[in-house]
Amino acid sequence: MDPVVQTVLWIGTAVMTLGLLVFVYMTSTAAEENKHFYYATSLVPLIAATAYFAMATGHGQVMIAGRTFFFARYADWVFTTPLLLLDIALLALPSVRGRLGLVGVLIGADVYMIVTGLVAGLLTGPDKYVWFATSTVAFIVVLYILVQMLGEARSRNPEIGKLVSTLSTLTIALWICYPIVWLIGTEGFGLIPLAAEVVLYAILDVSAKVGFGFVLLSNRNALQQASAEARTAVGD
Ligand code: RET
Repeated sequence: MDPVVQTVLWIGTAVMTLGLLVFVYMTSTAAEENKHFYYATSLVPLIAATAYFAMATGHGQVMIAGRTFFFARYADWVFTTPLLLLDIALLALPSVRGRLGLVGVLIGADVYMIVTGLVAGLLTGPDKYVWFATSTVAFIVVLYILVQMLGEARSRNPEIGKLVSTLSTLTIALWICYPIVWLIGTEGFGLIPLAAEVVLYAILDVSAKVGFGFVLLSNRNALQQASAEARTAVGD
């Protein structure tokens, strides 16, 4: 494997592991009623560290028509993106249980986006762009629901609204970069070399997972209020 690619993958493994340790520590000091946020958020760097470890040791990729295809990314994203969206939903909506339809469509569209993106990545002919476009339609549904949830959060409580606003902005800005990197990278038009693609994905992954998680879990007041409102909503 290219030494630059391998080094970046090992750095990714190390940073995700460090993020996991920080989140586990934050979990241990969190209030009992907020722990669901901490569990969901800690799973994200756990899964990512595993995927990066697989890729760094040469087990997360296959050669397809002369190019390296990192399938481990998709195995990571199919679990981590729903967890990140669940975090936003738990914060933005007064009751996830009362909005199962919306949350189901959000997570369903997200999983569909990753699976159709995987098919696009596996293909070599121009058909891959049809799968890319299909995945992008699902992505637009995800973005639409995120914006809708942000509107609801803002009208609820200023503290929660502010945090949801920061997290949604971060999510929308970072997530939009993934299909762009895909298109310019080795799976798409091949405008940048593999090493540059691996670096860009690593920066995005660390920001969207560890950066996002840190902002969320450090805002204990907003988490407290969201948990309190959720308990009122289910009548506990
Ligand atoms: C693909 C290619 C096909 C079209 C689209 C994509 C979108 C991927 C996204 C990934 C987000 C990943 C995150 C991971 C880490 O936390 C599959 C690249 C739209 C949005 C946030």
